[in-house]
Amino acid sequence: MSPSTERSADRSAAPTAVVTGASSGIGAATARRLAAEGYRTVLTARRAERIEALAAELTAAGHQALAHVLDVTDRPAVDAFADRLGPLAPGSVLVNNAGGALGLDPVATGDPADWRAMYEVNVLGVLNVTQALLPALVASGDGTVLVLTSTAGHGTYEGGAGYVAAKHGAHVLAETLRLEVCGQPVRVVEIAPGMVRTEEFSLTRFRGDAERADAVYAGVAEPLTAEDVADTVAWAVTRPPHVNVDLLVVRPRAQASNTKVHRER
Ligand code: 8X3
Repeated sequence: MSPSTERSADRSAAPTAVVTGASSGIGAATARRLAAEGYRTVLTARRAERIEALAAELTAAGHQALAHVLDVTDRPAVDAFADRLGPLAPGSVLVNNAGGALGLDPVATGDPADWRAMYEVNVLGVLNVTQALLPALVASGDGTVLVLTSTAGHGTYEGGAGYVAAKHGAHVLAETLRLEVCGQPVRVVEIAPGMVRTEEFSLTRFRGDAERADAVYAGVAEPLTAEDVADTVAWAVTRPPHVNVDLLVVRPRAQASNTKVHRER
């Protein structure tokens, strides 16, 4: 972002959608979709090449898009990012998407380092970016904080405790924030997707073990796609400002609960 561009946001400008974790999967699909909806997108993630390529793609398609390298767990970097972003136009949105799972270990043997890392990104990452951008979203007169949690934020499953605990934390953050900002011009929306097949979620969880990652989706006719989730984000944030979609749980038809999945063999 050039300083002149960053400071140009004003109340007559297009609303901004800041998307964390925009380098792949749900984040990238959401950035594409919100750009198509007319938002000026600000793409953040740790991997510069990916978000720069996506910003270039969106710009070439006639959209306003900027890339800003950001690790949501790095609070000074998040604060510096918020400062450079400056004021936001009404209708602007923060999409807290960055997050992820590490391992599928039972409580008895789970690695505390994995639990800590998952709490850092899924909870403190959301906290950092939300705290940093909340003043500008409120000052815009019509802002939205959206948190992409998970069905893991609403029920547990064996081996999932570290991730489930973190996503419950993100859910509680969103639910509590909604209470606390009630009366101010900002909505707090939570979207909780179930089984979504993306290029990286399960591969990251199983540390590059493609066989274990593929097994998650084995026999499932149609897991959700990143675009399916982006569609729900776009729907939720484009409702009229007085309409707050508190919580939207979305799963593929083949998944009735966290532990009930229909697999065709
Ligand atoms: C991902 C859903 O079932 O892997 O957020 O926890 S699950």
